[in-house]
Parts: sequence; C-alpha cells; structure tokens
Amino acid sequence: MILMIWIPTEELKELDEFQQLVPKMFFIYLVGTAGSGKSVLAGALENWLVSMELSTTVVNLDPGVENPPYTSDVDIREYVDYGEIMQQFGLGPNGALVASLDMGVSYTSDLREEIIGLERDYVIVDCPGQMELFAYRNSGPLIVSSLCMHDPSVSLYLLDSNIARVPTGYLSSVLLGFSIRIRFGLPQLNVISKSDILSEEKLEEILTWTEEPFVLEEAINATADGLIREYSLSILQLLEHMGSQISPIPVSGQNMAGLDILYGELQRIFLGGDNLYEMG
Ligand SMILES: Nc1nc2c(ncn2[C@@H]2O[C@H](COP(=O)(O)OP(=O)(O)OP(=O)(O)O)[C@@H](O)[C@H]2O)c(=O)[nH]1
Ligand SMILES: [Mg+2]
Repeated sequence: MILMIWIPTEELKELDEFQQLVPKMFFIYLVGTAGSGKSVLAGALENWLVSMELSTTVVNLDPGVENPPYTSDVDIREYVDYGEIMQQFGLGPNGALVASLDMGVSYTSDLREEIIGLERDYVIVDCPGQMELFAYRNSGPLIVSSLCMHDPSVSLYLLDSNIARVPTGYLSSVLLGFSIRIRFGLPQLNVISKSDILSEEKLEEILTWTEEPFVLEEAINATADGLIREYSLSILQLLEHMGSQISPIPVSGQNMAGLDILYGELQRIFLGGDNLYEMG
C-alpha cells in the first residue's frame, strides 16, 4: 500500500525556503594580485581536501585563462568566449575581460545550478587575477555573491611572497587586502602564498610584522625615506587602528606546505567558532 501524505503548498514553500538556508557547501574564493598563485593553490587545495576524503568542486571564474593547473568542474569559459568577445568587439585583453565578466553575470544562476548539482562539501573558486577589474567593477562582487548566496563563504586573500618580502610591499599588500574585503563583504583570511621561496628567517620576520607592528615600523624606517616612508607609516597607523589582525598563514601550492593549518582556520570561520574575520 502506498501511503500518500499531503503537504499544503504553503508549507512546502516554507520547507523549501528552510532547506535553502541550511548550509550545504562551503565556498572558498581565491583572490589576489595577478600571478600571486591563486590557480596553483586552487589545485593544491583541491588535492589536499580530496586526500582528506572531503568532496570538492573547483570553479574557474577567469574567462581568459588558457591552461589552469587543475581540471575545473564548473567553468565560466563554458558560458562566455573571451577570444570571440575580444575579436568581435575589437577589445584588448582588459576590455575583453571586463566585457566577459559583465556577460558572465547573466549566467551566475547556471553556474550555481551546476555547483549545487555536484553536491560536494567544498567549492573552491579561482578568481581572475586582474584585481582592479574583478574586484572594483560591479560584476565581480555580483558574481561572487550570486554564486555562494547564503552558503558559508570565505575569501582567501593571497599576499605574494615576492611582494610581501619587503616592508613596503607587505604593507601595500595588506592594505589592498582590506580594500578587497570591503568590496566582497566576506569574511577574509590572508595567506602568504609561495612560502617555499622564503627562508625560514624571512618568513618569521614577515609574521612578526603583523604580530608586532613596531617591528614593521622599524623595518620601514630602515628601508624607506621621504614621502614613501611618511605614507607607509601613516598606512601602518591606519591598519593598527583598524583592529586586531590575524597573522597571515604561510602556504605553498607548490609543495603543499601550510594547507593543514589553512584548513583548520577555514573550519574556524565556517563553523562560526571565531568571528574575528567578520566584517565589523
Ligand atoms: N615557488 C612557487 N611558485 C608558485 C607557487 N604557486 C604559483 N607559483 C608560480 O607563480 C606563477 C603564477 O601562478 P598562478 O597560480 O598561475 O597565479 P595566479 O594568481 O592564478 O595568476 P593569474 O590568474 O594570472 O592572476 C606560476 O609561474 C606558478 O608556477 C608556489 O607555491 N611556489
Ligand atoms: Mg589564475
């Protein structure tokens, strides 16, 4: 005998709305300056999560990438043709990226549908490298918020070791990180990418810059002068004023260093155990 249970349409709707709110997936957006190692880290993080038996979807949001170092499960290139847009509208590389992302906005529900269909625990989203185009035009933040909707999400901001190894480079990278955090409005975790190129002493020094700002101040005084020094010290003061900073996590997509620590920190944010990363 088949038992039929009738649920009124109104209640079904409520149940559906409730299910929409239940976290199903954890989104990790990889953002950072061009060439900071986002794509390599996306592939490495996928491998690490899968080795821990955690199912993972990798999404490529860069319409212009040719050979990403991973096999994307969901890809914006399936919806917008960067080369074709460049040719058809006579655009240069940046203009074509802007046009591709603007067009990509109309496909976000298709991208999300694909992601949901895969039913995996983690969603790693590899974002385009031209931060000034992706983060500061409206389409980038719109794509980001439409993909994750209410699912727990983190933006993973990469400070490139090549830039962050000198005091003014570190300072300006952290400042850019705050700016990106404002644009995306997501909890953000900073990582020092390509940590394998730094000596242990250098890495230790960089980490001290966050923990003990006066050490960074001394380093700025020793390496910069004139207006650059003045600007740098003002920015340092501003960053201190902005409150508690969490030390960036050193990671290497190349040798997988730091991914276990990164995972622990991501969990703390996803499971709400630490609100230090939330927007104030
Ligand atoms: N030593 C070292 N090199 C790395 C690492 N990750 C990336 N690279 C190198 O840095 C370069 C850029 O890496 P990508 O992962 O393509 O950087 P990206 O941020 O995705 O670049 P765009 O998408 O073009 O902005 C490549 O030459 C990589 O081999 C790393 O962990 N260690
Ligand atoms: Mg990339």
